[in-house]
Amino acid sequence: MYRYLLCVTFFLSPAVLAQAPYPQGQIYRIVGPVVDFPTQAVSLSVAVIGTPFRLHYRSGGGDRMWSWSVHHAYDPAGEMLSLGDGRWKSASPLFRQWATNATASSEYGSQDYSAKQAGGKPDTFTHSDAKSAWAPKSQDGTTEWLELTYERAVKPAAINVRETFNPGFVTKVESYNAERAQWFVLWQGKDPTTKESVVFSPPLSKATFATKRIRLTIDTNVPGWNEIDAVELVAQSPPWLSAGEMAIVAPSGSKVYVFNNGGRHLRTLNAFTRALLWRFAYNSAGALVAIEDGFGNVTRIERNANGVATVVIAPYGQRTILSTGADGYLAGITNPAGETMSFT
Ligand SMILES: [Ca+2]
Ligand SMILES: [Ca+2]
Repeated sequence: MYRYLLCVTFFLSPAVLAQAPYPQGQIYRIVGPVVDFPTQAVSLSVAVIGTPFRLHYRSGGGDRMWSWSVHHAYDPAGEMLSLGDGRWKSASPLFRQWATNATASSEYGSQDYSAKQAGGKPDTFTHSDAKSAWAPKSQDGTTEWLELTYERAVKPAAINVRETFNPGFVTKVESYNAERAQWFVLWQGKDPTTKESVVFSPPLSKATFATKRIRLTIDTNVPGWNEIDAVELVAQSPPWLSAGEMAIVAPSGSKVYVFNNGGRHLRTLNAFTRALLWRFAYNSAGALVAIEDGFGNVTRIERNANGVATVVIAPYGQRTILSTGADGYLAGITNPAGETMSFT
């Protein structure tokens, strides 16, 4: 990384870099490069001409990536939000909860493999016999139940059961109606979960009451030990959130990021008005290719055959060219006025 840093050559004087005007009357500034000492990463932040956002470039730790100041990612398994500059922060989706407590008809151990191992966030990430998941006392031949308690009572839209060992064993899902003191069947049938699909999300009958207790019935006759890592309760969503989407409040509290279930950033909304601030488009490989603002202005990102960003085209046509060397590192940036900052 030091080789890269020390060989940076500015073709423009620092004064020009700091003040060069461009067609939209904004200031073209390149900040950095700077070295992030803990990771030895080189990072560079560029205000992209004709757009209101910054582009971050990072190389280090085997990682060479561009990111946009308005663009985020979400890791649903670890519940971590990418802040867009290489840092990650713990963040839980709105309208979704992991169980705060769990009890069962039986458990293989009082700590390891106990019912409480099915509470909390996922912590079992491979198909395996894991002490961080609940296992009933018997390997086969019994009918068992697992009851989960959640912090907030909601009308369930989905129940996501992480079956992390010998899956396909859930036969019934129920929710507890506290007012009537009775269980309501949300789903009953054949569980199609495989060790590849892991998560069982049965189609639910529409509950008209809110609940904070969910009960699963399990048939241990599916061969081998049958284990559950965690169970997520998803509430019925507001109109601005579609099925298969999740919402995360920005650390500042002023914005809401909407992601698909895979953690791809779909749009950003004003947290108070729900007005659209940004909408993101992707190519078939899943790489970001366009950013649209709330007024319909579109910034496009062109990519080469390897998916590397090569040009950023602002809504009024200004082109910022990004060139990459044969070694895969950033080689230069050319602004719409034809001025180049090179890294050799
Ligand atoms: Ca079994
Ligand atoms: Ca677990």
